[in-house]
Amino acid sequence: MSIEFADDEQFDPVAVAKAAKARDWAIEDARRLFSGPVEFKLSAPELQFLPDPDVPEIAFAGRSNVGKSSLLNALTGRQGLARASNTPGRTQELNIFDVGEPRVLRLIDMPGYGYAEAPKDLVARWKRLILDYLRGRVVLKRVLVLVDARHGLKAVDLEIMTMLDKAAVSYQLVLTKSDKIKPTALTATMAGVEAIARTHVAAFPEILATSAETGAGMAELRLAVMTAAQS
Ligand SMILES: Nc1nc2c(ncn2[C@@H]2O[C@H](COP(=O)(O)OP(=O)(O)OP(=O)(O)O)[C@@H](O)[C@H]2O)c(=O)[nH]1
Ligand SMILES: [Mg+2]
Repeated sequence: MSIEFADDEQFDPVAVAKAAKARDWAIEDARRLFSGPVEFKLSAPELQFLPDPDVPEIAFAGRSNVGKSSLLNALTGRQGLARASNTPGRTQELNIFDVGEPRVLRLIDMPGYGYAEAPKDLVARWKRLILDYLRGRVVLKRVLVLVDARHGLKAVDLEIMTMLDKAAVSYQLVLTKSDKIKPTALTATMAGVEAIARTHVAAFPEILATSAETGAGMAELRLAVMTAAQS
């Protein structure tokens, strides 16, 4: 890939090298942060059970079975921290994890949306919980909206994205299970999803492709989460 410069721009190799070095340091800071203390705090079936909003929060949202709990585990390098399962509807409450000692941020593993097979009243309860949390949590710094790399954006994802746009809650689209498709297909899906992200005001322009299985994209995701918490 070549980088093109406008006529009036000067290519400054020193500035480019400095920026690359700063990014390497930030990646290393993020790696250290998540390899330090990470602890399960509590499960909140309703908003009233959430901890005091005293540190930044980053939430993992997405359709049921997209890989939210698995990604949280991969991000923190701890298998089994958040419970993942092949059965959709595994995560039923807002599961809260404290990161750092002293605590610098919280990760929120959310129930999935768009899961049609669960009993109607249960789905309604999850939906209420998800929407109330996403719209009303003052310390929520960014929502990671997870999208299965094989399937791309579905109607229910676009619905959540539009809701977040309206509520002015910043979010980033993260493709999951990138190990399950060929690199060419992944590139095509990324381009399509990126084009749609550009039309949503609260969406972060950069899309991340990840795999909890292989660890692909995890250094970038750690950096994105740490940076979002500091913003
Ligand atoms: N191959 C592959 N499988 C994955 C990946 N991430 C998750 N899975 C699998 O996908 C299934 C669902 O993963 P979960 O992490 O439980 O998904 P979830 O989004 O938390 O699901 P709910 O809590 O039910 O909404 C599990 O069988 C995981 O092992 C990945 O990156 N690659
Ligand atoms: Mg889950």
